[in-house]
Amino acid sequence: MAVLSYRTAGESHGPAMVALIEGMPAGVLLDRDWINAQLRRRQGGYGRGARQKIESDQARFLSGLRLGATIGSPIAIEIANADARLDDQEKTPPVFRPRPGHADLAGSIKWLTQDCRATLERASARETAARVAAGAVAGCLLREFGIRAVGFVRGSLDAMSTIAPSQETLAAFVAARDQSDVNCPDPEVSSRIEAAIRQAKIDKDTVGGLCEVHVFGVMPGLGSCVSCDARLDARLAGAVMGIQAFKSVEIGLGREVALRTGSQVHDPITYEASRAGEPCLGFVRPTNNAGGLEGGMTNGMPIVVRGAMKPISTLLRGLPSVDLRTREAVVSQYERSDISAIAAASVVMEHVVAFEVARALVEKFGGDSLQEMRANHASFMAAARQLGEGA
Ligand code: EPS
Repeated sequence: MAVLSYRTAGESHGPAMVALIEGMPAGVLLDRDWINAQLRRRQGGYGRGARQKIESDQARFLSGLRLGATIGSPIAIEIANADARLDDQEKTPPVFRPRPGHADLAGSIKWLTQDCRATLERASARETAARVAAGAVAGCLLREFGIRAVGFVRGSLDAMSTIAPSQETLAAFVAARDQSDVNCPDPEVSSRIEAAIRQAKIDKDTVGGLCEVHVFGVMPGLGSCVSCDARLDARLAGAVMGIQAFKSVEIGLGREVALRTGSQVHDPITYEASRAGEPCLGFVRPTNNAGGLEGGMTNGMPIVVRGAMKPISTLLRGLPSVDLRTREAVVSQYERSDISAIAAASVVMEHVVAFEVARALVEKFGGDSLQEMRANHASFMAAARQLGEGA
């Protein structure tokens, strides 16, 4: 079985962030302009700190490509840090006053040091630049199969949008999202989120929010019900919870399923022959409460994942903490940070979700090359369309 996977390495103020992708089939054209555009999207958003003015993230491919296309070997990507100063003790001093909510305290105990610096350098969300690069590479594969992940911000605090994308409205939805400084396609909610970030800045506070990703064009049968670690919903949840500062994940209706009866939750199954050519194979569901996943497998409806990001744990005003050298009560240390990174988080979530879908796609149709994947995909879809024929 072909396995698509990635790892990242790099400290926030080290020389570079790195992604290493294995298992990409050969013959996939990597659209480097588009990949770099995803890195730019991740750097944007109202409420970001000064770091984003210093960096202009670019993916440098060190291996795995020839003439712009994958060749089946591991793909190494480097994203240089302009603000590299990890070993400069003056510019990058030790941190002895852990920030509540950050990895500082738990990490310094784990690695038996009073200095939280080493922990926070790796825990920093700067690492998500490497994850976006890996997800964008996976996105180039998804594109070949007509699959597209779209991430956006649903809201923050008491400002929540009810607008959701559909295949039909996708272009207008994405255009509205891209107009917003906080990646929210709802102009009214977008300006309320910006106002909340502005106020948080005045209050020396921070805000989080709710991100959502919809994946369109997914055929049924990705993931598997046969074991817990093959369930695509479990993998998506793990990938989203793996993003810095995320505290909850939902698929489809999410926690709302606990508040409704079965007849109010489960999406009726209908068949429309005229839509048999679509990825859903004609099995149309009037609702999508399952978020495109049943039994851990895609069912032909769009995948819908939601994730809640907590407010950034670096507050300009600080929070009650303890000096790790003396155990005296102090105010937590301030490190340059963002007031809100919710827009960036929705871009990161889009790409980690895309990677998991690509991983499941390679598992189902995998082979050494895109050509082989295409043939496997075509024969599976043809066989699936024939189900029920001659019954
Ligand atoms: C980030 C870079 C970091 C932070 C943020 C995200 O840059 P610096 O720490 O140099 O200002 O702005 O990281 C965190 C939220 C964190 O907790 O460390 C980035 O590139 O996304």
